[in-house]
Formats: sequence, structure tokens, C-alpha cells
Amino acid sequence: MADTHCPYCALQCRMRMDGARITAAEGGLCQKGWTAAETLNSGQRLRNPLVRTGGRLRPASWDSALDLIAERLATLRAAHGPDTNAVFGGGGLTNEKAYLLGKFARLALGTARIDYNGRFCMSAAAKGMRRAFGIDRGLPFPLADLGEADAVLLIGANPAETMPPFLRYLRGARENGGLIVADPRRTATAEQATLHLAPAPGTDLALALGMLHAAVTEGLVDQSYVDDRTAGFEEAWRIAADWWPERAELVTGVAAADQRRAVRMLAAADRAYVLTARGTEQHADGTATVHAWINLALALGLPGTPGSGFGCLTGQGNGQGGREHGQKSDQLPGYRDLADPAARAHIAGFWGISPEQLPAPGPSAYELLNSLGTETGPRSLLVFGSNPVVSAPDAARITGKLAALDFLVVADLAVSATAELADVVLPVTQWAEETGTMTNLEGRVLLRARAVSPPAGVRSDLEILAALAHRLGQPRERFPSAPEDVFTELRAASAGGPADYAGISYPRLRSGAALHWPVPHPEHAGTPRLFLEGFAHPDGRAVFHAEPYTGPAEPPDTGFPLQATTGRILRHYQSGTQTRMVPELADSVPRVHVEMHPETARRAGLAEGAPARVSSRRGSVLAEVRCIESMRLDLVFLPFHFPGAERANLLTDGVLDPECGMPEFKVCAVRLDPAGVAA
Ligand SMILES: Nc1nc2c(c(=O)[nH]1)N[C@H]1C(S)=C(S)[C@@H](COP(=O)(O)OP(=O)(O)OC[C@H]3O[C@@H](n4cnc5c(=O)[nH]c(N)nc54)[C@H](O)[C@@H]3O)O[C@H]1N2
Ligand SMILES: Nc1nc2c(c(=O)[nH]1)N[C@H]1C(S)=C(S)[C@@H](COP(=O)(O)OP(=O)(O)OC[C@H]3O[C@@H](n4cnc5c(=O)[nH]c(N)nc54)[C@H](O)[C@@H]3O)O[C@H]1N2
Ligand SMILES: [Mo]
Repeated sequence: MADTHCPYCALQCRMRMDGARITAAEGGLCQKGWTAAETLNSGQRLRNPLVRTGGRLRPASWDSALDLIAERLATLRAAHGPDTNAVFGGGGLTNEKAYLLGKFARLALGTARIDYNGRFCMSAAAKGMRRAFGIDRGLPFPLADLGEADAVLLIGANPAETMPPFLRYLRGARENGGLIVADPRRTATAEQATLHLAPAPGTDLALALGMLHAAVTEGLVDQSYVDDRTAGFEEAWRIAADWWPERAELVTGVAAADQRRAVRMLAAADRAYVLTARGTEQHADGTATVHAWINLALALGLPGTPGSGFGCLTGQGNGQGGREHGQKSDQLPGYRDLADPAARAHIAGFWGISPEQLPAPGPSAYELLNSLGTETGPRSLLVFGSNPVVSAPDAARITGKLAALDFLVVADLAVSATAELADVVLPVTQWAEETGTMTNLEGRVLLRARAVSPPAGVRSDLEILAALAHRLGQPRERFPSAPEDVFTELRAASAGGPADYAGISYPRLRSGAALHWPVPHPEHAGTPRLFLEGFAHPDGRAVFHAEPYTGPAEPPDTGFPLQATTGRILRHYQSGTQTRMVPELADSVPRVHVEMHPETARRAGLAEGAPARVSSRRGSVLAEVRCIESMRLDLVFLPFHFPGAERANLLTDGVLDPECGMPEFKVCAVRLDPAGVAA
């Protein structure tokens, strides 16, 4: 018997394993969690490196694969400079991997070009919270507090499918008649709500402005809180003043009365929370929208108040820790800022180099992918823990860029859609086969321990990075590969930074301590609740930030009269590499579908179960029609979990939020036709 944690989402439920069997779980687990052990011995699992020769991927020895990679990277660097080699990471990687990947890129490769899939996930919320509160920790309070809430406003989140065990923390609000869900679709989560607000996709900023207006005009603002603990209310009000709820109703479709009712429910509650997730964040105005929701929460006096708050639901297993230790293009360990001279000097000193040797901040994920293989762009890419062929926006375009590279390396469990394009594929160990730390959605650091032996022939990401660094001329002691050694270095590197792990150690975690960062020293009990004494700005105040509403980047028109939104379903995870290894999941949802109102289907000459062609300006997808009475007439929904011609991202647009580099995954203009009609 051994305890470990789930391979999937940011809840990181603990599970007990007996050999390769899951026998018990804390918190309930979902169907994906219970069936996760199938990923361990799956026949799809890759068990030896593959190297492309004669146009095909063929088995190769570890030494020959690693030698080849080091030789190609060094040759490209000699010819084109260090930035010719780029790195792409993932928010599912352990803290140790995220740390070592960032160090590998900046020291062993000397490249500025490293970013990760969390850019597509957390970047708008991270930017908004950091600016408003001074620190970005998804939930700055423990999950257990949420369970005590009287009212919760959940915006663009569908935890009934994306985090089923999380629903128990909404029970208090639900039973108290205080659960409000804002989602254009009547999801399984919205079904449980007291009040469902269904904004048109991409209009959340207008909805938040209407609700702030209602808070002010109904006299619900917590004036002493605003006076004592915040700055910038006047500027926020200057914009919201024009957004009386009736005007917001015209833009969003949410009745003014419902906007007022939602605000009253939050204001009347003793304990109230406002929570965002990807539905409201994955837009070209995602950061401005997160700010607008924070503004509402601040006006009601929630953040930093015991029993109340604002938070964002982190997504990937290590979505929180993955954004703290340096795999982000603008970041150094401890959630330090790569552009900050003091942070550069500190980390450079820690690594034994001069600050000038540290590269400058590089491009964000989509900008990086979109520059691959161009005249000035990278000629090689190393991918660890992501599958951008499926998950990047405007996927056909990005696939072309990946294919145009001189050299592509992918480390993965199986031959993902991205690995199919690679020159070298490296097979890695995964969750229950290796030890590492994960930081869950409430900022609690967990030890995900090895519970089973990995199959012969695979290596850990840490071993791969250490072996490559050494081949690239780095001293061995600079790149440890044992997880605990890497963690020991990471915690020292993080000391004094915003995400301070200095007091966290494997023995403390093994002993069962619940440690929420910051934990600045080994006797420190951790910080489950941030901001109670003050916000993390020098003056202790939270900041209102106000931006005007502009609307979706690609409004519908006569050629593309509908809007498409994309997201998740219960039985698949992300790009699907992992869940397609599990027969129970893959067989129950083998292919992509498109949800729409029956009338929308009828107008397009479609019906339930028919194959539809969904087209945007960028591409088209064949998907099976699923008619749902509660859908808006102007909207279709596709899950993004499927590869090849079933990729929802063939439709999406690479337009980015200029504040944070988040793509507009959640809305683009499309047309529907019967499958027989040419694109
Ligand atoms: N089963 C499963 N669980 C997962 C994952 C998975 O792939 N599969 N992935 C994990 C990860 S990485 C993440 S980030 C989380 C994501 O978790 P969620 O954010 O809950 O998931 P999504 O389905 O992406 O989006 C949530 C909702 O946003 C709605 N939405 C779309 N457009 C808008 C809009 O303009 N405004 C508003 N208010 N809502 C909108 C969609 O209808 C959808 O129901 O899930 C995690 N858990
Ligand atoms: N249209 C649309 N697109 C989206 C989204 C959306 O809502 N709509 N959501 C976005 C979001 S929130 C996210 S988080 C991204 C996710 O997009 P991806 O980054 O593509 O997500 P995954 O499928 O989790 O990719 C992880 C890959 O790494 C492998 N892997 C798992 N664990 C490890 C490990 O420890 N080491 C290594 N080397 N490999 C590992 C898996 O097998 C898988 O192939 O997608 C984004 N794309
Ligand atoms: Mo995500």
C-alpha cells in the first residue's frame, strides 16, 4: 500500500494504491481519478526513445537519443545564437520539474525563449490578481472556508465536469440558496445554482460592470472597506457609472433584475466568495475581465475578509506551482520577476552566474509557437508536458510552425499528436511512478510520492534534463536529478520571493503537515489565509483596475453568424493523451461532438446525431450534433480534447490579450453546415 495523488486536475485528490490498483481515495475522486491507474500499464505507453530516421520514428537507445539532442542543440546554437533553441513546458509538471526546466533553458541553453501551457490557462487571472492584490495565489484561502459560505458567485467555471469532488465545497452556498453561476450554457454546475446568469460569450466584462453599477446604486458598497483597504475606486466607478444594468442586459442578455438580485445575494451573505475560471478568463480581454470581477468583490468588501474572498480556480495538477518556479517567460523561481534587477541579481548569485548571463524575458506561449521556424524565430523546440498540436489556438497554423522546425524534441508518456511531428521522442515516468511536489489550487504544497515502479526503459524528466545539461557542458552538481535534491535547491532559491517555499521540506510534507505558501522558515506553520492583515502592496491596499468594455475580437457576421465556445467534458483531460489510454473513458466518448439548440440545428439542416461541419475563418471540424434545449440560439460548444481533424482549436483564433498573452479560446465566429457541404 502506498499513498500518492491523482494525475489530473488542481484538486490533487490523495489516493491509496495497492500495486497498480487504486484502492481508496480522499475526497471521493471522479471517474477519471478512479480509472487513472489504467494509464500506468497502457499499451499506448512509450517504453524507449524514438528517433526519426528516413522520415520515420524508430526505436533508439537513450545514449544515442540524448547525444543526438545535445549535438543538434549545440550546432544550432553555434550557427544561430542561443535563442535559436526554445523550450515549452507544462502546468502538470511537478515543482521540481518546472524549476529545473527554467534553469535548464536559461543556463544550459542560455535561451530567453521558454514559456509553457499555463499561459493558455492561468495567465489572465494571475496578472489580474497580482496587480490587484500584489500576490497571485489562486485561492488565497483554504477550500474548507468555501464550504462555510452563504453565497458563491462562480463565473465561467463548470466544476461538475472539471473538478467533481470540489462540488462539496459549494454545498453550503447551495443549501443556503446562495449559489450563482455565470455561464452561457446551462451546465451541470449551473443546474445546481439558485441563480443562473447566461451571458453571451465574451461579454462578461459588461456583466461585471453592470453588477458593480447595481452595487453602487443599490447602496450595497462596503464603504469603510473601500476607504480603508483599497485604492482606485473612483476610476472604476467612472467606467461602471455608464453601465446601468439595463444597458448591460442589452449587451450580455442577462436580465437587469437578475444582475441586481445576484449582487444583493452576495451583499446580504455573511460569508461570500467570487470565483473565476477559464470561461471568463480565456478571452482577449481576460485580464480586464478578471479585474472587473475583482472590482465587484472589492466593492462588496470580500477579499482579505475572514470567511469571504475572491479567487480563481486553478486548472492543471500543478497549475499553481507551475507558475511560480521559472518556466514562465518572464519569471524566476519564487515567483520573482525576470525583469527586476534585484531578482536577477539574487537568482544569478544563487546559480553562480552573473546577472548579465541571465537572458531577458522572452515571448509568451502563442507568440513563441507562432514564431517557430521563421527567419528570426527558434529553429528547435523542446516540449515537456504539453501537446500544443491539439491545445494551441489556430491549431493548423501552429502545427505548420512545429513541422517547419529544424529540430523538435518531445518528452511524453505516449506518442502525443505533437510527438508525432518530433525528431526525437523521449518516454518519461509519470505521477505514481515518481516523487515530486505539486501545489494545489489553494496554494498547499503536496508530496506526490512514488507508489509503483516505472516500466523498464523510461526515465524521469529530471533525469533527462540533468543528462542533457551535462552533455551541454554544465557541471553535474548544477543539475541534480533526484527529486528531493531538486526540491532542496528550489526551496532555497524561492526564499524571500513572493512564493516562498523555504520552510517546506520532504520530511515535513511526509509527516502530513498542510503547508500553504508562503512558508518562510522551517518552524513556520504556513499561510492558509492571505491578505487578512493587508494586501501585498507596499501600502497594504488592494487596487481597483478599470478598463472599458470592447467585446469579442471576432463578432459574428453574415458569413459566420454563430459563436463557438470551447471547453471540457467530464471524461477527458486536456489534449486527451492521458484519458485516451483509459478504455472506459475513451470508449464512452470516442470522438468530438458539438452542442447546440435544436432550433439552431434545424436552421442549419442538421438534427441530433448528424455529422456537422463547423467552420471558422481558420478551419473546420467534423463533429456529431448534440441537441440541448437550454442552449442559447446563437452559440455552439465543442470540447477541445480530440486530435487530428476533430480539434476544436482548428476553429479558434490566435488573437491574444495584450496584458498577459492569453488567447481567445472561449469565443470565435463560426458557421454550421451538414457534413457533406465543402468547407
Ligand atoms: N474533465 C476535465 N477536468 C479538467 C480538465 C479537463 O481537461 N477535463 N482540465 C483542467 C484544467 S487545465 C482546467 S484550466 C480546468 C478548467 O475548468 P473550467 O474553467 O471549469 O472549464 P471549461 O470547460 O474550460 O470552462 C468553463 C465554462 O466556461 C463557460 N464559458 C464559455 N465562454 C464563457 C464566457 O464568455 N463567459 C462565461 N462566464 N463562461 C463562459 C463554458 O460554457 C464552460 O462551461 O479544468 C481542469 N479539470
Ligand atoms: N480550445 C481550447 N483550447 C484550450 C483550452 C480551452 O479551454 N479551449 N484550454 C487551455 C488550457 S486551460 C490548458 S491547461 C491547455 C492544456 O493543453 P496541453 O498542454 O496540451 O495539455 P495536456 O494534454 O495536459 O498536455 C500534457 C502532455 O504532456 C504529457 N504529460 C503528462 N504528464 C507529464 C510529465 O510529467 N512529463 C512529461 N514530459 N509529459 C507529461 C501528457 O501525456 C500530454 O501529452 O489547453 C489549452 N487549450
Ligand atoms: Mo488549464
